[in-house]
Amino acid sequence: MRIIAADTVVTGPGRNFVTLRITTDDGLTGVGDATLNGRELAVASYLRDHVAPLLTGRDAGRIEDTWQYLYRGAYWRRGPVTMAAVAAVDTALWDIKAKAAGMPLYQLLGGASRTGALAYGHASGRDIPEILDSVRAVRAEGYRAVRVQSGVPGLDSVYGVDDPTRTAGTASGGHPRPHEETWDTAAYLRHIPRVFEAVRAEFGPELPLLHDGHHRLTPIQAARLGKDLEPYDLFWLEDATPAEDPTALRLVRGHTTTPLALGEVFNSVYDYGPLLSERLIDFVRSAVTHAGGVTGLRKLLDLAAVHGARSGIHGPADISPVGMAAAVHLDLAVHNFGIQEYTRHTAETLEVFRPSYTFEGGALHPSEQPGLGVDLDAEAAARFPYEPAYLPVNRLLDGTLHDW
Ligand code: GCO
Ligand code: MG
Repeated sequence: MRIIAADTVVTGPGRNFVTLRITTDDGLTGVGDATLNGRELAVASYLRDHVAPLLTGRDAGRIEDTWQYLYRGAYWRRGPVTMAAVAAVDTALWDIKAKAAGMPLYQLLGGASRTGALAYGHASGRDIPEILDSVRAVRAEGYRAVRVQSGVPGLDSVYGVDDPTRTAGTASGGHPRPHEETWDTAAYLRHIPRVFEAVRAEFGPELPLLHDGHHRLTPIQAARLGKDLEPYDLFWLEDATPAEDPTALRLVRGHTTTPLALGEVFNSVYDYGPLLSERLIDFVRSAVTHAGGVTGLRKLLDLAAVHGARSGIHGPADISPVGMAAAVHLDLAVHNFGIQEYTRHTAETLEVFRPSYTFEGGALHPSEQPGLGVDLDAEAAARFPYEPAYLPVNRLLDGTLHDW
C-alpha cells in the first residue's frame, strides 16, 4: 500500500484548522490534524513544501519508520511546527492502517480498557454568581467534571473568561493585531480560593473540579495557590508555572498536595524529562496534534505510566475533530487514562469535519467505524477561507508583557 498523495487542507470554519489528507494507491484516505493556533500557515508550509514530497511512494503501513524518518531524518528535530506536521502524517497513517484492518483505531492500540473517556467541560464567569450559573449549564450539557475559570476583580479581560478569538483592530494590510488582556497576580491569588470555596459549597464534594493557571505564576506563587486550594480538593491545577522550567515544579510539588497537570505546549516526550522521572506532575497534557501524533502520544503515555502519571489530553476547540477523535481512541485504549478535555466544536466546524465519536453520560466514545471515524468534506472546507488570527497577549497593569 503506497502513498500517492498528501494534501494539506487549510480551512477557517469559525477558526482556522490545518489538516493533512493522505491517499494510497488502493484508494484509502487518512486524515491528520496539524493545527497550531495562531501559527497555522507555518505548519501548512512545512507540510506542503518539505514533507508531502517525501511521502509520495512510501509504504503507508510503515508508521514508526515514517515517524522516525520525519523526526530524526529532519536533523532539526522537535519544536511545535515540526511536531504538528509529524503528528498529522502519523495520525493520517494510523487512520489508513485501521481502515485497512477494518477496525476502529482503538482496537489497533490494544482494545478498550474502559467503557468511555470521562470528559471535562469549561465553566467561567466574571464573578461568582456567573460562575455558579456556568457550572450549572455545563453540568446540564451532561459533563461530570468541570474546569472553572474566573474573572479577577479590577481586571477587564482575563484568560478563560474573555473571548480568545477577539482581535485588537488591524495593522497595515488588514492583518489583525492580538487582543491584549490584563493581569495582576496578587489580585488573582486573593480571589481564586474564594471562587472554589463557593463552587464546592454549591455543588458538593464529589464533582471533579479543575483549574488552569495558564503559565502565569512564579514557583512560590504557584505553591501558595496549590496550598490555598487544597481544602477544595481539585482534580488538578494546570500550568501553574511556565512549562519550560521543570525545576519550578520541584518547589511547587514540595509545598502542596493539589494534583498538578502540565504539558499542553510541549511537543515531545523529551520535554517532560524530570517532570516525570521525579514525579513532579500527575497528568500529562500533550495533544495528539502537537506532540507527534498517535505514535508520539503513545511513547509519552507509556513513559508517564512508568512514573505514575496519567493522561489529560488537551482538547480545546483549536484541536480539530480529527485531533479529538485520535485522542478519544487513545483514551479508551491506554491503561493510565486520567481525563479528556472536551470543548464542543461549532456547527460551522462540524460542516467541514464529520466526527462520529459521541458524548454520552459525561464521557466520550469512539464510534465503531474503521479508522479514526472522521470524514473531511473538502467542498465545505473550501467554503471557509483561512483568516489570519492570533491568540491574545497579556500585560501586567503597568504594561509589562506577561505570559498569556
Ligand atoms: C486549555 C488551553 C487552551 C489554550 C489554547 C491555545 O487548557 O484548554 O490552555 O485554552 O489556551 O489551546 O491555543
Ligand atoms: Mg491549558
